[in-house]
Amino acid sequence: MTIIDDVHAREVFDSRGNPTVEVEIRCHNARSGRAIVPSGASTGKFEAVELRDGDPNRLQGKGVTRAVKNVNSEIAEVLIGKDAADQQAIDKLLLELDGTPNKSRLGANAILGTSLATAYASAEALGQSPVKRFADIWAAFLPLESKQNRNRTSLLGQSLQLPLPMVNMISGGLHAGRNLDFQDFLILPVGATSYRQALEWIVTCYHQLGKTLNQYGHEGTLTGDEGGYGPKLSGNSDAINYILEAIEKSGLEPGHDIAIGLDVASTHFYDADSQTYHLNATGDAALSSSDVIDLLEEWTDQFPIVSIEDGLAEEDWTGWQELTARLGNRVQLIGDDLFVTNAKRLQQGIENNVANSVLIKLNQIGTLTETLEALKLALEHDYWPVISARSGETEDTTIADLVVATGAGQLKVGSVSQSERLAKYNQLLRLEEQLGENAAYHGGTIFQDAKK
Ligand code: 2PG
Ligand code: MG
Repeated sequence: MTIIDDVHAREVFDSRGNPTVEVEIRCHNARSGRAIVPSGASTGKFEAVELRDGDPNRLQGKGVTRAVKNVNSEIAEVLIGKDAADQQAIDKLLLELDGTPNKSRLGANAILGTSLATAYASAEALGQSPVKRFADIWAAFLPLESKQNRNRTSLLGQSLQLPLPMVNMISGGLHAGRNLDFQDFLILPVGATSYRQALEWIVTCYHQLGKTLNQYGHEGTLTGDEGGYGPKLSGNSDAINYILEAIEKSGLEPGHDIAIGLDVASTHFYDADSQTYHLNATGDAALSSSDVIDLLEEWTDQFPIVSIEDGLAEEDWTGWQELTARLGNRVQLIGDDLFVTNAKRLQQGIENNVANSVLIKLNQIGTLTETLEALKLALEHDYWPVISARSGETEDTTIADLVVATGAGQLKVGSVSQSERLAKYNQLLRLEEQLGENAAYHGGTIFQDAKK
C-alpha cells in the first residue's frame, strides 16, 4: 500500500518570485502527496546547501533545475519500490545517496522536497490527514527523556497542540529596504486563551499599527518580505514604541495580553574580523558583544520583551554565553543562524549554556527526520522550540500541521498579510476547529511556567 510508485519534481516559484523545488510522490494505488521547499534570505552560514543553477542567463542564476533533475533521476531511482511509511529509512537513504555533510551534492532543496513529499504520499496511501501522519512519525521519537528538569518545556512535546504564534509586525534588516537594523519586531499574544483569539488580536493590532504609522507620517502601507510593515524610522526602538501604541489602541494591554519579540538577526551586521556589530539606524556605531547585550538588557527592562532571536552572531559563542548568563532567566533566547536546526550545533549550545530556545526550520537541515531529532534534543534539554517559516514561502502548509503534531508550542510565520503566510494561519484555524477538545492550547502560559 505504501510502496512508492512514482517520484517527480518540478521548478515552481516562491513568494519572492524565486524558483524553488516542488516534489510529488505517489504510492501504489494512491493519490500523490506533494511538498514545496521554502527559502531564506538571512541564511545562516552553517545551513544545509540550497542547490541553485548559477546560470546568469536564466532567472538571475537562481534556477533550481539541477536540484529538480537530481530528484527526477538519482533520487527517483533509489526511492521507487521503497516503503514511504518508513520515513526514517527514506531519509537515511537520501543522506547516504547525497554523501556530503551539508547536502551539497544533491541539494538540501531536492532532499527536503523529497523527504516531505514522502510523508504526504504515505498519508494519502494510509488515508490519514497530514497532521495525523506527522503525529505518527513524531511518535517514533517519543518518549522524551528528561536530560534536565523540564521546567520550561514541561507542557510541550505531546500531540496535539495548537501553537502560540509569534508574529512579525515591523520588518528591517535583509527583509525590508529601509533603515532598521533589526530584522523582525514581533508580537506574541501571551494572554489569549485560544488560537483563534490569539490570531484575532494579532490581526487587530496589525491594522491598527498601519494606521498608527500613517498618522505619524511613516509608511504604514509599505511592507517587507514577510508582510510586516517596512517603514523608515529614526531608530530601532521606535519600532517597538509604535507597536506598543497599536496594542493599546486595540484595547489590549502590553505585556499582559501581548508581549514583544525580536529577531535581531545580528549575524548580518556583525564584522567577524573586528568582532563588532554595526548599527546603521542610529549612526554607524561599532558595538562589542557586551554593548549589544547592554542594549538588549536595557530594552528588556524598558519594554515587555519575552523573546529575542539571534541577539548575537552565529559565531560569537562567547558573546552568546554572556547573553545567556545575563538574560536567560528572563527572556526566551532563540538560536536561529546560531543552531541552524542542526542537532550537533544545538548540542554545543546545550553543553556551553548558550541560548534557551531553538528555531526549527526544515530547510536549514534538509530532512524531516533530522528536524525531529533537533526538536527532540531541544525538548529533552528544556530548550523551547519555535517552528518557523522562511522569508521565501509558498502555499505549502507543512509547518502548521507539524507544529500541532509535535506539540512544539510556538510558530513563527511572518505577518498576517500575504497568502503564503495566511496559508499556515488558516490551516491552524481549520485544525483548531477539526480537533476541537482533542487539541490543547497552552499559549503564553509556557513562559509563566518557566518563571516558577
Ligand atoms: C529568520 C527567517 C524568518 P530567513 O531569520 O528567522 O523570519 O528569515 O528565512 O530570511 O532566514
Ligand atoms: Mg531569524
